[in-house]
Amino acid sequence: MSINLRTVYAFAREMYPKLSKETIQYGTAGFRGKAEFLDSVMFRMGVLATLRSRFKEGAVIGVMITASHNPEPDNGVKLIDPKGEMLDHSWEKIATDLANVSDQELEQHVSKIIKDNEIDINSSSCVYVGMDNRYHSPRLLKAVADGVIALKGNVREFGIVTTPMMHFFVVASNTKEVYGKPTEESYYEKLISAFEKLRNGQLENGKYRNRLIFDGANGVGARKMLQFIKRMNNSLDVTVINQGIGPGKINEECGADHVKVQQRPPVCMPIVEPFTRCVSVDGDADRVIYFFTDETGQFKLLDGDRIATLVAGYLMDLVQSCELDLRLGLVQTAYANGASTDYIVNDLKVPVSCVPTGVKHLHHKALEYDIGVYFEANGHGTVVFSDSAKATISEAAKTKPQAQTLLQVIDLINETVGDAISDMLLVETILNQKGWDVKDWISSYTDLPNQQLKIQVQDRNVIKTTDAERVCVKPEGLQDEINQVVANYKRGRAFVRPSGTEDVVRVYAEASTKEDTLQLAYEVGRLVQKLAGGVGPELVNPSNNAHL
Ligand code: 16G
Ligand code: MG
Repeated sequence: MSINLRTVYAFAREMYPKLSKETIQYGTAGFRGKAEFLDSVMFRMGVLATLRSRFKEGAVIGVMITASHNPEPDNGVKLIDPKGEMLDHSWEKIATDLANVSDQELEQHVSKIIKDNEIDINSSSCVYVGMDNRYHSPRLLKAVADGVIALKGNVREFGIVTTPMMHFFVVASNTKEVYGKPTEESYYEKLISAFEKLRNGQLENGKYRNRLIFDGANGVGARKMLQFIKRMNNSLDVTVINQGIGPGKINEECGADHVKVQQRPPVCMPIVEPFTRCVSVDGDADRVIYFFTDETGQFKLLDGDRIATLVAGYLMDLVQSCELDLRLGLVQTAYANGASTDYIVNDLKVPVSCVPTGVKHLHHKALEYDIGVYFEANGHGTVVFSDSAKATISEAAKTKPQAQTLLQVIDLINETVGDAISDMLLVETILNQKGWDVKDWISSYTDLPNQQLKIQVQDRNVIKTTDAERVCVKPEGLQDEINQVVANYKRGRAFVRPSGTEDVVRVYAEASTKEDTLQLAYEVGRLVQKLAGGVGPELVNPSNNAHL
């Protein structure tokens, strides 16, 4: 094979010229932005994925085209490393630089990446590409594929899939199919078969009912849930709303992010009995949250923290009942509700770690445990089992039925990344086995009221944090002032951090009452405006007093 880097430049110039002069950054979850400016980025990510595959001795690298929970005009791209993890941190800068060089510099720049990383450009490579159902995704997928072709790499297109499906395919292929086959059918088969074995024909139990409303966010999760339903033997009675076939737009007034942030149900909710379990996933189906309304019509949320505690408690019980010597731990971020952390530490007695926002941080930390459960409050999470934990459980399964259950649970979980549908099937399994309804679930602890604000500043990078984003070290003095404010509130906690996906600074506050929480968030928000170059309108004081 002889590769001429001129081809890359020729492709770029003729088909994917770089239109935007604005710098674009490989952020928390890859590149994201308005779809019309992404063609050149996508082409270059096809090039990069091929280089990365060659760097990894031909292992499959995944490319997922999606802007997740963002609005419809946006799109984005994430790269998936051979073990199903997010692109390694050391390559994020390479990705950013490659996306930003001019078309004229491209050939030389690619040649430099090859040289710096000692890549054998003539070795074999393989890139898997998939996309969500945004109308601009097929065009962007072609750009990625052309990037691969420009370097004479192998590309396999999976069409419309969820993000977690792409992670599954990459791992399936790189484990020589030990994890499953890299096909959509194999993915359904693995999860459904584990789910149905765990149900064992018992559709209802105690207060657990089989019925569920599934809000697909008009995204790819809706389509795939319908595929699941077709293949399941009525083991779950699911009604899918926001299926993406009507006028509704992806994530608009629906989906996990909307429901979590707005704390209200999505559009198109049918009238259901109080306490009916409802599920919302995001546009690419890697986040899931539950909600319901009580008998007074009040909306109640069961977010990622609730799922994490439910799953960790359940796994802890199984491990203990099998008398296995395995270290189970839970990983959260600063956004986890303080009440959930207290419950995990004091009641479940499971060790907890806190890491910065972003799946890559949680996933890596979880790998330190034999069984690592990780969840962000926004609903992204999964469980990872170490190879030795799997071996121990397999051995125990020869004699202990509870260990057999644990093995089936492992098959039900998509360990490669948070998977909304797999997580949902796991929650359904646990609630069924416990005979719980949502009232039982929500009563395990009481969330502290919490509030988030977005603050616009001149440059959000002036904010630097440490201690898993819980302490702000720059601008100087800001943390001291936050501490003073927080000290005035019972069970008060607050932190500020620059967003990794939007040009804003985020403020999080919690306290013992709703009023205190709103006031605390406001006061911290004002501090950010004052000390970090606020540019937006003045915040409104919730207690309607004069401005601070
Ligand atoms: C991305 C992250 C998510 C994180 C969110 C924070 C991945 C796959 N996704 O969506 O984990 O919670 O960003 O956004 O890592 P923010 O930095 O704007 O608050
Ligand atoms: Mg997502």
